[in-house]
Amino acid sequence: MLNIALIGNPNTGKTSLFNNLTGTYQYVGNWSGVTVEKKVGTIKNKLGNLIDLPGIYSLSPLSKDEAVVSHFFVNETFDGMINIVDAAQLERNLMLTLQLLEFNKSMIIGLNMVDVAKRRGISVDPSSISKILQVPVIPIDARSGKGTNEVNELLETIPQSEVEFEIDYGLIIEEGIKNIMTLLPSTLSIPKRWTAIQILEGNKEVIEFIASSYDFSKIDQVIKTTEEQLNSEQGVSPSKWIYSVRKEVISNLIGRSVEKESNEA
Ligand code: GDP
Ligand code: K
Ligand code: MG
Repeated sequence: MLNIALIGNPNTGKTSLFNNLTGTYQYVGNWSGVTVEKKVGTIKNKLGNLIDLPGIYSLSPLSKDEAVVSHFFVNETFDGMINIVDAAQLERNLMLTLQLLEFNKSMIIGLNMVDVAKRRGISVDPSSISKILQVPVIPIDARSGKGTNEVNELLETIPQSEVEFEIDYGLIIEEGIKNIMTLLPSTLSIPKRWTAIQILEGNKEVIEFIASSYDFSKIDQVIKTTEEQLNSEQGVSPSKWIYSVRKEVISNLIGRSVEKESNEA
């Protein structure tokens, strides 16, 4: 039995896709400790469970929905993800996608709202995005269910596929990542690079997860050194810097994968 997490920004069609891929809900309740709805369903081909996570824009917990997703990443075991992406709001949606890819779990991107994008004169090339991000990108219509069979079939390949996507954050951040990684325990259940990046971004759920079981003082020292260095050389915080590098990756991707009809004047 596989456990597949369904993740995306708010209002991107997650619930519609969830209903298409599953039968009736197997379980509906709240995430532990918070009044955020938790939905788990059985995938129609009986491959496993689909977990509908709250809609979020980033993994860094500012809201309780984001905290739920980060908590899920560090505490629960799962086999892969479906990331639903709004084709009409690619720039914003991909910010989360990059953070998910860094977790190095197998992932399928469901490109939704293609009809909305088309109406706005935006045409998105799924194979180009797939080539850049190195994961399958399937155009879907979550409302009508178009494309969802393909997603369902691809889920069977989840145990065999690995994600190797990595962003180069530049000398100072990369040094910080490397130093944090060497301080993380070898028995850590989550990917070290993802953990180090999230720590540098100030993800409270991830920091709490590490600090509650391991000595955090040396990691704290690396964070301070990285902050000081980045501030004196670039005048920004690690989280701002990481955000701007991701923005650049996204704008390159959009430049290569999206065509916009110019409006007639
Ligand atoms: P969630 O908030 O991510 O769970 O998104 P929902 O599944 O609730 O969908 C949000 C809204 O978008 C609903 O009104 C859906 O009917 C609509 N929707 C979902 N998929 C599509 C799509 O591919 N095209 C269009 N035009 N609307 C969609
Ligand atoms: K909604
Ligand atoms: Mg929903």
